[in-house]
Amino acid sequence: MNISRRQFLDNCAKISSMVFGSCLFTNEIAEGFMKLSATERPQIIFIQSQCCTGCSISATYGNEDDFINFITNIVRLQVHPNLSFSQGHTYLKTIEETVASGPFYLVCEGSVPAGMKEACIFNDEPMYDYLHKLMKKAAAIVASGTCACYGGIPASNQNVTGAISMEAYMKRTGVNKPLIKIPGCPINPDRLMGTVAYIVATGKIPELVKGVPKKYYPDLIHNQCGRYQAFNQGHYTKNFEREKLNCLLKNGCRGPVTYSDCPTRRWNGKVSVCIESNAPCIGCVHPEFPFKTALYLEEESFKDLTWSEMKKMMEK
Ligand code: FSX
Ligand code: SF4
Repeated sequence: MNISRRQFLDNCAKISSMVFGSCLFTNEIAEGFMKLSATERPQIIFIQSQCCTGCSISATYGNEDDFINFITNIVRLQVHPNLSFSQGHTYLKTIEETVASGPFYLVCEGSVPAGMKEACIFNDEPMYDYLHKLMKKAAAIVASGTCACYGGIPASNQNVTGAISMEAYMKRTGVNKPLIKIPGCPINPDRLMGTVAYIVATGKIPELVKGVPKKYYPDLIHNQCGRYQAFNQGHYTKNFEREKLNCLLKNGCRGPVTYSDCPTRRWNGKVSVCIESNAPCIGCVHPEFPFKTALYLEEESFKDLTWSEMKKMMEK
């Protein structure tokens, strides 16, 4: 698909706003992309291990930019398990050709079963054995979603498949490549597209804190929450039906221990965000998600604890 210069600049403005929170950097982003001809646009390979596909579904509901526009006009998405028309041998051949022609960026979804390799088979071999071949050739690796970043749901409880994060996998298999983690169960599309666009346009890795882009996970949700005043005044929700503005702390909200820009970035075309929909934050971007304790902690379990003891408990 060809797009006009005006449409192209419009795309860059959206990306600028996604990455930097304003359109100030449109020209820099545009300049970065202008340097690349259509055939030089960065190639992306998406690969999925143990996940629910929720991240890919979520990726298609962008706030600032449309995912289909992103993958057709900004990057060259070569293969995607859910979006590619090709299947079987043609699909695998496209991966091989992309790896051979390089450079490419690898977006990984899901965690890798290290204890039960047969739990995830790709190209007739365990993903555990296949994945590092791709990783070794990739320019950089993006872990998309909490499962890829930290193990997530497949690694929870008894973890019968021995699921591990991409970082743990890379250490085990000796892959030394830049890794950018974009946690979220599921991922927020802005964070994925914005991070990939930033790397591609500037040739640099965004500023990271503990492996995640600072831009998207800058502060505790609690500190940015629209219900912070209710928290300060001790107005807690007792009845979900009647109370729509009170603090959800006593309903198990994990906003006080979760770093994310959810309150300002919002979801699904900026329609809403968990707390605004009267649902406690479940900490889906937190490294410990889905936690060993109950997802929604009950007031009973922390009623005698101090604030710092309570926060410690939330992170377990
Ligand atoms: Fe995990 Fe994502 Fe949660 Fe699902 O790719 S982060 S279970 S929404 O799909 O991996
Ligand atoms: Fe903090 Fe959650 Fe209450 Fe918001 S709803 S003020 S994030 S505890």
